[in-house]
Amino acid sequence: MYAQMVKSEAADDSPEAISFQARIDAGEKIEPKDWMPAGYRKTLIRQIGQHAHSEIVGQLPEGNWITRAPTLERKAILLAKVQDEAGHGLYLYCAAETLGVSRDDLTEMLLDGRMKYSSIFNYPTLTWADMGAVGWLVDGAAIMNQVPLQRTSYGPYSRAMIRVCKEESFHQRKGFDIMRKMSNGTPAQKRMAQDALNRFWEPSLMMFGPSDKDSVHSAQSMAWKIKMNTNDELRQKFVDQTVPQADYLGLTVPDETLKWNDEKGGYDFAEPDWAEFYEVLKGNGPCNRERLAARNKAWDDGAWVRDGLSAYGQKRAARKVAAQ
Ligand code: BYC
Repeated sequence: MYAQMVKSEAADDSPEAISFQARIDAGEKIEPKDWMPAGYRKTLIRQIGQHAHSEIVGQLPEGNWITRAPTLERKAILLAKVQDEAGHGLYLYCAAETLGVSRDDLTEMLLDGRMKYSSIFNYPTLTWADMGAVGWLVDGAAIMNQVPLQRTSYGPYSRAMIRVCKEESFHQRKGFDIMRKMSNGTPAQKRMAQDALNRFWEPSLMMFGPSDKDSVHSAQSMAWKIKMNTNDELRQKFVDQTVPQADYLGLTVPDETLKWNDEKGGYDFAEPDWAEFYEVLKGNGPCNRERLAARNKAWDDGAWVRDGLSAYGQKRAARKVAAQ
């Protein structure tokens, strides 16, 4: 059904496509029942679907620490944060469904590897300081990417982003608070915080996607306002925001080339290891298999609920027909 739907749209130089682009250029929002080019629909399904999957898979590395949080307060906060991520996934699946794809289709595409989720969630969370680094850096990078997406051209995506961003800001502050506590703690705690920064720095830079010269989708996505900035623009903003925060924490960003550049008004920094990024995308990161196995298990374990619900739905529909 998904493939059919994508094929059934008009050609891109049609009058509909021209007036569609004019609406985008004028800053109008596109709503689900409006005409849209096949490529626009397909790109949105890919991006929103991947984003939704990232929120859901993203619960795993943090969920891993709920039972080991150091205090009851930290446990309650982490639990709430992980639940928020589930909510973000649900808003985003709903936004994707308005484009005509079902949540089951999206899930199956994730489970059999046809759809991606963010590379960052293929890295392990080894210590409690990683809960700080994930909140500070991963949610920090996510906000940098998602704040501009509040102005994206597709109405349901834009509205989902407004709600998501409110919660992400709390997540980032919660992560920074853990880092602050650990950086000001015992020497062993400070070493743990530094180690978490060392391991999460480059994977966080990779979250923004390949450098602009290698980005496949940026040009078209920006013309359609599905993306509001290039990958490199957002990565630069993230570095410029995060380096002073690391200084404040008394931690060292693991990049010997890092240097303020007066002329550009930002830091020069080393590119992350793009060979590693593409390996992670191919499924060869440290936790890819574990993450997909966990999602497949959850899907299989939930089969009885889905079967029960559809049997109940069929029974109700049959009863309605009989009563007519
Ligand atoms: N990981 O042409 P490009 C969160 C793929 S969740 C994996 O630049 P695009 C959180 C890309 O898909 C954060 N794949 O692509 C949750 C494409 O491959 P395909 C998630 C990546 O789409 C829980 C290829 O590389 N945020 O914050 O224009 C706890 C070429 O790239 C990645 C979003 O999803 C990557 N990092 O730009 C805590 C935001 N980067 O699809 C936190 C919405 C690139 O052709 N998404 N690829 O096979 C976006 O803004 C854009 O999709 C991206 C990539 C900037 C990520």
